[in-house]
Amino acid sequence: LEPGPKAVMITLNGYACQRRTPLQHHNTVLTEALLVLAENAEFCEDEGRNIAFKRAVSVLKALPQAVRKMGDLQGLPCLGEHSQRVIKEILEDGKSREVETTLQSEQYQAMKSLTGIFGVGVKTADRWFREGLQQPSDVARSGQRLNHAQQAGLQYYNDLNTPVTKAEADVISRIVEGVVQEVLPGAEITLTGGFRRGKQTGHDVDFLISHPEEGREEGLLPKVVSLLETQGLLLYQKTTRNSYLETKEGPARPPSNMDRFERCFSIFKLERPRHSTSPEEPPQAACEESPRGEDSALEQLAGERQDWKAVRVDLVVTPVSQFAFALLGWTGSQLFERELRRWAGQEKNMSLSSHALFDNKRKQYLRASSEEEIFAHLGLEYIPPCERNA
Ligand code: TTP
Ligand code: MN
Ligand code: MN
Ligand code: MN
Repeated sequence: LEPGPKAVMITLNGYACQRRTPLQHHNTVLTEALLVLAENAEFCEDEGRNIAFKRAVSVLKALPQAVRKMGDLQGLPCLGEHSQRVIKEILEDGKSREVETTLQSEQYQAMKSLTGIFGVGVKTADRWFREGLQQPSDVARSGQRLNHAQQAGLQYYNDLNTPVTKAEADVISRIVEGVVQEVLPGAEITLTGGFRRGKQTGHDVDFLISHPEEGREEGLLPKVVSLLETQGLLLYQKTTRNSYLETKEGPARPPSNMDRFERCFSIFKLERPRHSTSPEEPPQAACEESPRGEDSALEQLAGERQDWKAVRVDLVVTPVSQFAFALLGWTGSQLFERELRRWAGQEKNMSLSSHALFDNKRKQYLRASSEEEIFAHLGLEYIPPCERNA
């Protein structure tokens, strides 16, 4: 008897922070389908379902090879009955009816394009949808009361929905570095978020700003923002003050997704590079390749074709004593972060945030000056940023 190919059963740990999840993986057909359902659950404010689908997706991303048959899923964590049903259908028919129906539904499409407006969350988008609005141009025409973020979100809708490239992130890094050095020599900036995980594009650019001497970072951000504004580099900004306090009893509130750092959510005005080969060409030749979506009218309302691009940038200031926690917290992915906090709470009786790690049993903060130390405190194997793409 010929020995057939050995069935190799893959085992994976239950928490995403115990697994290595690369950027490139072998199951994109399945993960893209399940992400549609995750997104739709989010639009329906069904957080349980949203997270269940996202956990299933992250398990598939961590697999060393493509799933070919249902047996390949044996023993894997986080694959619920619903996810398995969708996977089975795709393996058998090449597509899932539920996913197709969702993609075609008016509600999903409207929620997708309305939540794509910066400053618009699921609640607002849902209200608008129920009032009959389906896309950004409907919102613009409807005379809705919009806050400043939403106004900017509409005005720069196309740019903000065009992926930011690594090259653009690098240009912005140099701008931020220059301004920060001018305001406080010796301060340091660190690129975080998706770009630190090795992504080649992102929806924004995330930076941490710190200074090796504790306390020197105080009051830095307003000065950085005002210098950026003076130089005409900001289209929008909202700065929030630091509101973090340590107490003997540990973190004042259960750690939530939102941290309390001094921060600035902004929109940069980024010059588009000119094509250096033909300096004689008129300026608009420089952006010939820019995509012209159906909704481009919105941006064109604002004026002529632009030689700049609006780019979302997050600036976060951290005291150096919290830097490692901030770095870990702002590197993502969002699911990886969520799973780290869940691991800390459920398995270690600790509270992890982007500011600190608190041991609830011993009633003390666990200090760390590197991400490696935090993983060690948590009893986890260190996972480098490029393998945190859960
Ligand atoms: P994002 O910038 O939203 O996501 P990303 O950089 O992973 O992906 P993209 O390329 O699309 O930009 O968030 C980055 C990390 O920052 C994410 O892990 C969550 C964290 N974060 C906080 O810790 N606090 C916050 O208030 C926000 C908004 C994000
Ligand atoms: Mn949004
Ligand atoms: Mn980001
Ligand atoms: Mn961000």
